[in-house]
Amino acid sequence: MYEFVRKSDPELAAVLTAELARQRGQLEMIASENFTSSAVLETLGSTLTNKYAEGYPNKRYYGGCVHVDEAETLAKRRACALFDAERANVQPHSGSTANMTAYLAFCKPGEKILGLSLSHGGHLTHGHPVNFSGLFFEAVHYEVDPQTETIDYDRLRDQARREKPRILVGGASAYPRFWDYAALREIADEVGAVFIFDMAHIAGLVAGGVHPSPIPYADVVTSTTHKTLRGPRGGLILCRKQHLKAINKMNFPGIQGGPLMHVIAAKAVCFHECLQDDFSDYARRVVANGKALADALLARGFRLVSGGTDNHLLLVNVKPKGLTGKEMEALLERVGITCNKNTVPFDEESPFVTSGIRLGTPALTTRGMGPAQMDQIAAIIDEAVQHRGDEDALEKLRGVSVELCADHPLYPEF
Ligand code: DSN
Repeated sequence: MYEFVRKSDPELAAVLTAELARQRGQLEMIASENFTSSAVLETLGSTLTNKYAEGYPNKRYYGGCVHVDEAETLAKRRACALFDAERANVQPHSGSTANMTAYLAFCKPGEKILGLSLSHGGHLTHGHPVNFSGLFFEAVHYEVDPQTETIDYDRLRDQARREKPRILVGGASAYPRFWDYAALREIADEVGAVFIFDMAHIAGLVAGGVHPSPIPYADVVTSTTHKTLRGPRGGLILCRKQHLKAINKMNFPGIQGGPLMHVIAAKAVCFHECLQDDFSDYARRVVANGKALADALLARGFRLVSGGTDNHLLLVNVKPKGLTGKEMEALLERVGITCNKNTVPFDEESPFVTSGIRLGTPALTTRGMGPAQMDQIAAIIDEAVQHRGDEDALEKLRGVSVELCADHPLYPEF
């Protein structure tokens, strides 16, 4: 691997090699990460990166676009087939520009958007004040119910009636439960809002048929392609036929310039992989592992936000164990588990400290791990908490993580 970089730039090649070793040797539990196939990696490294192709297939501002047109057309066709969507725009560089495109296609700067608060599981681009979505628009937020830690749709309806947003945003980056799309659709219709659903986290589960789909309900669905979908880092927009013109115009020339054609081609490869029979099995195993991990942690006395999970992630409130999220993230890193600290609903700690961690199963499932390994991992987590401060015990636990990784090789072909 990396034979050309090794010859031309040994210094950078060492970085690439070290990162591959890190990915191979750690238990990757960041809920938004995954390991792409070698076919996706190869396509990302293809000569399509050399090509300028501003515009859309058959309507470009540059010559020589015949083959990138074919790649983009394949990506769009496959995205629509995968999600049973009417139309797709596969050009967003990221989930963030996908959301910016969707908002600005329907909403003028200064108008109101209503999304789930970041500290209750939402996302920066759903109206956080430091983000474009909070800077460009008047953003208001809904929260989860303090008792159930899930969305109370009746309360959301009352809030929407009061606020009358131009856009109602659904979707999250740390919400472990199913969404009631029908309720969101009804609320949007009642207050005359456009309903945009950001399915970035759950897209692979939707594609695999193990999570309800927002497509029949939302006016526009945005996503990334690198989380549960297991494709290249990038964004995606799916919409009804009547909205495509506005979406396309806003993404280019409204927001982006030349599309990343190597990434778009890699999205086509990803969608093709997701259309194969074995992808549903992968999605099913991601969710089964989420439930197995939740059960194993609950059995060891951990407190899970909302009491469990319907999808690929869980939020663990580690305060009852006497730790902050920041401390827990560092402790798990010490024993070979990568995760991220995360606020829990009504958190009294700052976002840099937090009271929780977010754990996800997509990457471990890609490595072939199953419920038995989830139980072993819950045991490592529990032991680490019990023996924090005991370097020998932590080193032994790190050894268990390394063994688990060795038993489930990553990129053995490299
Ligand atoms: N940063 C991503 C996540 O970790 O959920 C969302 O964009």
